[in-house]
Amino acid sequence: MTQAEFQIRGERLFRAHESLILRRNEPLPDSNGWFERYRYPVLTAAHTPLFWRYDLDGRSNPFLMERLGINAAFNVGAMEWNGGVVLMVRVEGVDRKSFFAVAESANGIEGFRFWDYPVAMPEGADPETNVYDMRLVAHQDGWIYGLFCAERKDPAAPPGDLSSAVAQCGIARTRDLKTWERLDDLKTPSAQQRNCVLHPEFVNGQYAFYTRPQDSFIEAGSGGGIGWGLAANMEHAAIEKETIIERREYHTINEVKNGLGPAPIKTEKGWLHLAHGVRNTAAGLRYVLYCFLCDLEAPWRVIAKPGGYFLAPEGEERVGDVSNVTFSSGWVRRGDEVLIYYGASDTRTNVAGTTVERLLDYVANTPPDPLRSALCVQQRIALIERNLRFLGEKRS
Ligand code: M1P
Repeated sequence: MTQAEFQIRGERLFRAHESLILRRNEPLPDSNGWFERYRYPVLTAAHTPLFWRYDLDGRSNPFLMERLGINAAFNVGAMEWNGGVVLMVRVEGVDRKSFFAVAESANGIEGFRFWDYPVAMPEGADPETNVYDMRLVAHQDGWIYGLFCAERKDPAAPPGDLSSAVAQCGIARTRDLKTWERLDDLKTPSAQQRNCVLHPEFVNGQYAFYTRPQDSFIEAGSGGGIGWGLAANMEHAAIEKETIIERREYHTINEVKNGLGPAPIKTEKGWLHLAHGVRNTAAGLRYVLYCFLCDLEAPWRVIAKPGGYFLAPEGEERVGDVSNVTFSSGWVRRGDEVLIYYGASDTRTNVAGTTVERLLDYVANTPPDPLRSALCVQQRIALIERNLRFLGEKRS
């Protein structure tokens, strides 16, 4: 490649990257009333800075090739930051290792730009192979905590088994999202943990955690759902008693497993939750998002839970590295507005917009799953009868 060709290719790459970042986003009109999806993903692998991927020096990279490719940008933590929104992105290299990086936007729906450097997360005493899915929480104690999955090869795996792994909850804290203090991994009575989330307030003077106990790396097994436990401190957080507060159920959207999404949003009616539920199909696992509401004073008590899913993979979202997956670990409340960030098929990050008022209406007035076809029909007939009566009254 000549110097001139190198220059032209470089300019083209930078122009395309800039126009991707500056692309305007817009809400899509088709909505069931619960939320509005936005037209474009807010983050993809292509949003990562070119200087993270290319060696930009023609002397050491005469073909202007990527030297360290990026595969995906998904499953983000989220919080408000200086009047805008920051996402703590799970960035996955082409080498399959994930790491964390901050992307910032003024309005939370477009214009996300990565900070120059990814997070250099300190390793713990037992270094993990992979880290992912950070939930960001600005806790009442003044720290910002990041809880994430820390994955290590299973030391008990027989020779030749290079897939078995152990997932635990890694914990780190920061004040500026740049410098992180790594704390001990969360200790619980369960063999493995993923999707652990810190409750933003003290409960009975203790730190409160949502957990997701699991028997093995993939299978929740005897881990019955989303757990809850208290720990005296964050430096060596240890939960002695883990209680399941949101159970998995046969023939529902979370039959195989579930896990909490972001930390709950505090409202006057209770703690609003977003979680993912997983069921099996002939085409593999299907991950959808669902909502529930917990008591304000007793955040471990579920007080309302609509039946079925809230948001499921649709259109292009359905296809990716792990297809048929929607997964959320971040949402942001800005006044009454709520921006829900969700990973689509373990590949990209999408956003949907709604309001606290709509979410509260949704959780309070969507009937629960009655768990049997016959009862579902009765539920629907009740709605039909109400509607036909109402329409009849309107016509007469
Ligand atoms: O591949 C789908 C998701 O699988 C895991 O979630 P869970 O522990 O609930 O099965 C996580 O690895 C998540 O990152 C991923 O999106």
